[in-house]
Amino acid sequence: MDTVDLRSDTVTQPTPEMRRAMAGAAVGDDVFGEDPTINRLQAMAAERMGKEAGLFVASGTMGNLIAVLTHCGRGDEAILGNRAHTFLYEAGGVAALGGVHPHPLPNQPDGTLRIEDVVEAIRSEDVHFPHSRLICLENTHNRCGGVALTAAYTDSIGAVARERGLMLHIDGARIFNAAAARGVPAERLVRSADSVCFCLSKALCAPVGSVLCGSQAFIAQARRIRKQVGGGMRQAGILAAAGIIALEAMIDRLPEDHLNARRLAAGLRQIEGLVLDDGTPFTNMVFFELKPEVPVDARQTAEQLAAKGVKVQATGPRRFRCVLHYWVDADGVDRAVAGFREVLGAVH
Ligand code: TLP
Repeated sequence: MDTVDLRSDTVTQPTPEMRRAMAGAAVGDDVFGEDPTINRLQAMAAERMGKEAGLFVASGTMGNLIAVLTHCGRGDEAILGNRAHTFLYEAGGVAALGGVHPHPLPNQPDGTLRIEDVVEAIRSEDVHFPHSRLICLENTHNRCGGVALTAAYTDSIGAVARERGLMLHIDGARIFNAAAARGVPAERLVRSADSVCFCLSKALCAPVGSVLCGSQAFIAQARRIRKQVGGGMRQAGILAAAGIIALEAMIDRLPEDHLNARRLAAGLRQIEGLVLDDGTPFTNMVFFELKPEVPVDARQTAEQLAAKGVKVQATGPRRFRCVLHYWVDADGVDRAVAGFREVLGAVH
């Protein structure tokens, strides 16, 4: 029996086409800039993002870290959401490795930061204060339900950044999901950003890698920082080859994942004992909770589901996140719904 793995879109395996491309990839020493497959991927990524240049990096975490360290010096301040992946789940890297001072603002349920909060957070020139250098947004916003920010909102933050002399970085780990949800090209969603990092290894199914994009000057400096953090990967064209397939073949199908997310939500909504978050799903993620009267917790439920071949992530004592992706089809969704029904039916 195949497992239905809904824990994340990071669990996606490379497609057969990716494996073939990887096996045949032309490679070279990328620290010398000589890997033709990486160079091609970086050029394709930059074009998709409407930026001058791209840099292949090992992970989304590394891309965000390099972006922040490129924009900010030690003691500088980065304004970001209190639910941002960079703030919550990147092991404090920007502070630990860059001496960058995170300034978290409350993320609104729709993934935004209030413009007034951002304006107020920007420091004036005063010997007591760090220099405000950077604003970070996340699109789609993982901890805010996978919601997609609009181009208009991002532009309004970009305008504040420009006016006050700050940079804008977008953690676009799932920017193509955001583009599918908003019905615009990804380039439009990041137009007013100075840098964006998107992931090849999530819904796009590549085994490894993200691409950081920005101006030529930004990427030249980012390349140095990538070397500092040990991210010069030599013949990594083997990996970039899968990334090229990800860009060519995996973006246009993302609406299928969003449809399957809606199918899952519709099924779960019928189950006594579960309550779904308002509005979920916005893209490929479904968030929901166990009702207070259910006598098992999320971890126990996840364990019982796993025994039935359905893997879900307990993101809190009574909370779950399910993420749809290429390797879960409508049948997989129905199996997951049936699994929840059996497990929760059995405990009533
Ligand atoms: N997110 C993972 C976990 O780390 C939570 C997931 O399963 O969703 N930005 C965003 C918005 C992300 O969701 C993630 C990964 C990253 C960055 C980091 O990417 P990687 O895992 O490639 O370092």
